[in-house]
Amino acid sequence: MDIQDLAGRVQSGERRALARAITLVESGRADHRAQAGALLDQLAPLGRQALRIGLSGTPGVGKSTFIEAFGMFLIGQGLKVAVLAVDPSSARSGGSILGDKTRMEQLSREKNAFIRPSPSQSQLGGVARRTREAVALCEAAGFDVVLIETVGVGQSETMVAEMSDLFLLLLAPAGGDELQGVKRGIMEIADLILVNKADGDLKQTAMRTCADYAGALRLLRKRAYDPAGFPKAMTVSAVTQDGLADAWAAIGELIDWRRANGYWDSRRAQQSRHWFEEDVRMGLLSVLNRKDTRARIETLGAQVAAGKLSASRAAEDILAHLRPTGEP
Ligand SMILES: Nc1nc2c(ncn2[C@@H]2O[C@H](COP(=O)(O)OP(=O)(O)OP(=O)(O)O)[C@@H](O)[C@H]2O)c(=O)[nH]1
Ligand SMILES: [Mg+2]
Repeated sequence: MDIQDLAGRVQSGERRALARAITLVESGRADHRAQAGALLDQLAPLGRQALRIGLSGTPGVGKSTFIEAFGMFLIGQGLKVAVLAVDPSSARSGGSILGDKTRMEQLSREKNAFIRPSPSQSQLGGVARRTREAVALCEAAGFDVVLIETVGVGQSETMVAEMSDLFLLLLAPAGGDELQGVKRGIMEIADLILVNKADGDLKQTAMRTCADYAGALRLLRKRAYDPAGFPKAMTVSAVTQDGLADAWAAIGELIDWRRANGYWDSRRAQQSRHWFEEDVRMGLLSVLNRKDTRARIETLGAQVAAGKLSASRAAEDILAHLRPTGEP
């Protein structure tokens, strides 16, 4: 593969080249990893930045419908929009890709849009790196907004928030007791809560739900990187498109403020640091799972169990044995 050529095509915004480049960074093969690294190194000096928006919500809340509507809205504003999906539960991804294909029909036909379903990977650590690299590729390809969608399950939200400039939480209209169902940790990372389906019969409930969440947000600790009034809860309808312009205006207000006050840069810097340390951690873990290491752990473990070696001596032996670059 001619990496120089691929880099040039990505840089000029060719969607097929971008798709190929993402396939490359998704590959775990050693030679592909090397090529992916070279590609990213070539593109990095461009210094292009998109607005990275993380988006989460439980199944059925309307993520796909919202992305289709919001994506079309952004394209209408003259912006180029990339959509990446993160779904660590590989069992589900087949279904969600199918769903997205039909729900994002309009957006997927737009030349200023790029939609990439989640790679079927089960390990969150690997997904994190692949997604970060895919985001970097979309930025290099000149996209203005990168939407990173994830389903509302556990760790994947924190992971996506750690690679986003802004995190949107999509919620459904619901009775008051449902509010308890949203984990505090998720509320704490949200910059904007959008109560979707604020249309028809659900409109009144959506407005009440929105008021409930606005109240809940006010109870959270104030964050230094927020202007007054944020995090905020608003109602939207992905179906009627009501509230999309207001949501975009709120995003603009928040991002402009953060840029002007140094929080955009400091957040990205902190995130880079975080991922550096995370990659080191993942690298070490993968060495721990390497065949030769496993074998040694088995051998020493048997000796420890038999009382022939102390646990701490055996651990020292293993740690001394860990050589991240060594071949199995
Ligand atoms: N009334 C109303 N229905 C909506 C709205 N947005 C989505 N829906 C409906 O809600 C259902 C689920 O929408 P999806 O967009 O597939 O939801 P999702 O969050 O992507 O679901 P998963 O991909 O399964 O996690 C569909 O039947 C949509 O038509 C909305 O704004 N108003
Ligand atoms: Mg969906």
